[in-house]
Amino acid sequence: HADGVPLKAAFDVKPVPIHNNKAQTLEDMANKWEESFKFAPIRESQVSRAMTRRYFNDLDTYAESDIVIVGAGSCGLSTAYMLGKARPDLKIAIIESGVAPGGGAWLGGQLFSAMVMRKPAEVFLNDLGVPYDDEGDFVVVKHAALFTSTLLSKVLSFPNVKLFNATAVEDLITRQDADGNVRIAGVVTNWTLVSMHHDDQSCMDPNTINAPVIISTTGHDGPFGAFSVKRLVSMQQLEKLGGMRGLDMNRAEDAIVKRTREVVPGLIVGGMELSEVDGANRMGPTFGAMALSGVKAAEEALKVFDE
Ligand code: AHZ
Repeated sequence: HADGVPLKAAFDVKPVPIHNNKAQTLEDMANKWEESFKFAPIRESQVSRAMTRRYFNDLDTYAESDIVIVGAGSCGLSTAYMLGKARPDLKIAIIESGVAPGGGAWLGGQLFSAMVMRKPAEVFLNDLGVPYDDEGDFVVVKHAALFTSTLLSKVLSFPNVKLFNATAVEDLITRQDADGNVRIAGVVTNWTLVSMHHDDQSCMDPNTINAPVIISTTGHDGPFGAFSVKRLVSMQQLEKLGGMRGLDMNRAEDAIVKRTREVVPGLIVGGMELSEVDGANRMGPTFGAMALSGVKAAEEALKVFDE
């Protein structure tokens, strides 16, 4: 690793011995609430230190990451799942501006519960272990939150993946070679709540993460979306955006998966952010392309490390 910190040492937060009450199981507790129930003692500072030590250790560890994923929606999380599974030796940071990760994948369309995925995206569900109804050419997960919570739980369990939520990517780090070619070399971050106050508070400088590969999956344009590709236009690395086109499920899903790629050196774009680059259609409430764009984004990223 670039910073020379071995992965094991980097994650070495000493386990705190577990002081159990007399109750060892939930059954032991049953009906004894009045008689003998008591939490193990704690001092408030222990709680503060338990949280802050880990968080600042993570900030230190991931200041040099191997891969940064911007946006923890269905595409970003699918990417993280594939990467975390394939390469436990890589440090993977996910930066999500929202407090709640998951983007638009907590519900299907129009706030309905079920999530539709067209085949062959059911292979991703099989890999994750999410059950579905098979309707022939497509499958239906009974609740989008079942997909997203399962995906999140797997991603968060990988020891080499860290999710920094409530943290926004405010800018991209760039490097220029002698010929003037620009490469994306990291991200500029800030607490989202700070980012939201640049208009009424002055000089709230950001933080940074260096990484050789950035994968941007910030969704289509809107109050928060298409962050990296809009920045590429303003820094003159893309001439202009194609602009997301109208809804066409058939065209949209194939296009997003096929076009998932490194858009400028060091920056891979996936999911609906990509629709803004090339002017691809939107697909509406069918999520197979988000999962498989994540699979492809991970594959593109790993080319760098497999070389
Ligand atoms: O909060 C955003 C969301 O969770 C996050 N995000 C956006 N800008 C960010 C920034 N820094 C950090 N500057 C940022 N995080 O990115 C996530 C994007 O998730 P999403 O669900 O919006 O995008 P996706 O491409 O993963 O999934 C798109 C789902 C859609 S939209 C759509 C349609 O409109 O037709 N159809 C589908 C399936």
